[in-house]
Amino acid sequence: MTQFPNFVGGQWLSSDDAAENRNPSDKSDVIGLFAKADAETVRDAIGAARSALPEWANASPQLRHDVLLAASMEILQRRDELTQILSREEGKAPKDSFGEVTRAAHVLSFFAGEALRLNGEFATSTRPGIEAHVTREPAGVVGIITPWNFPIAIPAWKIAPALAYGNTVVFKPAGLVPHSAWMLVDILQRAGLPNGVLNLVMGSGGVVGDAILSSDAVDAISFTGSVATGRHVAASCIQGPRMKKVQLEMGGKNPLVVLDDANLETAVECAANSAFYSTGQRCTAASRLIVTEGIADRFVDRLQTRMSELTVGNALDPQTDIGPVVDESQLESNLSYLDVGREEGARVVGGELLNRETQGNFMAPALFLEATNRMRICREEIFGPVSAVIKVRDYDEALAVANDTEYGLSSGICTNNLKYARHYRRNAAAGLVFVNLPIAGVDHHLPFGGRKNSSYGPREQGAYAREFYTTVKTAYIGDME
Ligand code: UN1
Repeated sequence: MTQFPNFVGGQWLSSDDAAENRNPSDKSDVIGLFAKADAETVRDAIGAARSALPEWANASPQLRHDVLLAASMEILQRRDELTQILSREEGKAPKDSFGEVTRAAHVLSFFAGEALRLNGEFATSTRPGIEAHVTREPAGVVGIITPWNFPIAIPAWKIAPALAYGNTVVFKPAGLVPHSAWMLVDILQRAGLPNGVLNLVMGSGGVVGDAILSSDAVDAISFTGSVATGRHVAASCIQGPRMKKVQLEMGGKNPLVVLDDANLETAVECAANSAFYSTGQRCTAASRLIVTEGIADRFVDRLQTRMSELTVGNALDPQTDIGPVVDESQLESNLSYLDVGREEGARVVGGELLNRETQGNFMAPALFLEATNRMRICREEIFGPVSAVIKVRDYDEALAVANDTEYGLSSGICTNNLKYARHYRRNAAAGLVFVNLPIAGVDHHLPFGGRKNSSYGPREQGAYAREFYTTVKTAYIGDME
């Protein structure tokens, strides 16, 4: 069976302790054995990143540009292979995996350019004769902790700005999806990174994650995952021996509002796409469909038809729209939420377990009807192909319900009325707002992030990423003899 070692200080390090990874579309298919780093290996990785920092922080931005661009081009050249690797380990349908791999390549080429654009300011001092400069320097050694639902895009959009702005990296991918992460590290390394600039440490949060969080040699942590883990990450960053800069991307309970005047086909397509594509395993997924009374019956009717047209199946089959749930415990959690919803008085359509040729975690998309925003199913993130329809009287109630949540990542409205569209854009309490569009699936070059319990710290992606991956220096230069 193929063995995948960790990567520390420019060396591939195998380990006797390795985790087997399986394909969620076919549990008899073992993808490989992935080395588990112990605390000492993580310390070595952090040490390597520390030693490599001065040289990389002072390297020519042209070198950083060239490495990122070469990696981007290799990803594009090997796009079909990487798409297959991603679908096989995560269960994402091939169309979505192809898009994600493409996005990773685009992120790398965007930050290749950004490496050359990190300019400072020459400022006016209030004191005559004094020169003032505001410049940006690398944040330092960055710990990057990524989730399983975007196995290559999220690592790319954290690692690319880290490297572009001169940081060195200790990278812990999610245990369920180490293969795409491993490929990305291998591609970046061969694109010309000096040893120690990028280190890969695979394994559990309890061992690898905590070794990174408790280190006094790590300057900053970028994390995407659950709110509960996010709180632990933030607390460790503040209470640990060395305070670390921290950026968290967490959950969502994202609303899509559908008003009476919406185009029905557009609204149904936006809902089906945002709620069920990628098996609903996106922090931007639409899990609350807030629909005004005049269109509600037609919308529900048409959405149910659309759901029955979606092909749920093996993630390696190009016909598949929706792949399996990522693993058994997530599947159990999704199913238990269906029971929670029933007990709370909602009606469930769909959500059946499905048998396919191979043994996988296949589940039909599920929709709660007669839901209210007070129910747990409308307050807690389920993270599966499950959404709920909440009927409301009018636009004002729709907006109030949309914002009545602990989260604030993505928020959308389907309407042809410019007055409501503009009002919603201004008043949705979210970091991302969409009008007549799916509310998941964002551009790679624009800022990404949310409010409330969805995000903490500076935005990710696009030029805004520099806020987290650099630290500002203000210099005052007086007269010389
Ligand atoms: C998207 O919808 O395009 O974990 C991005 C997540 C998010 C990324 C979503 N951080 O689902």
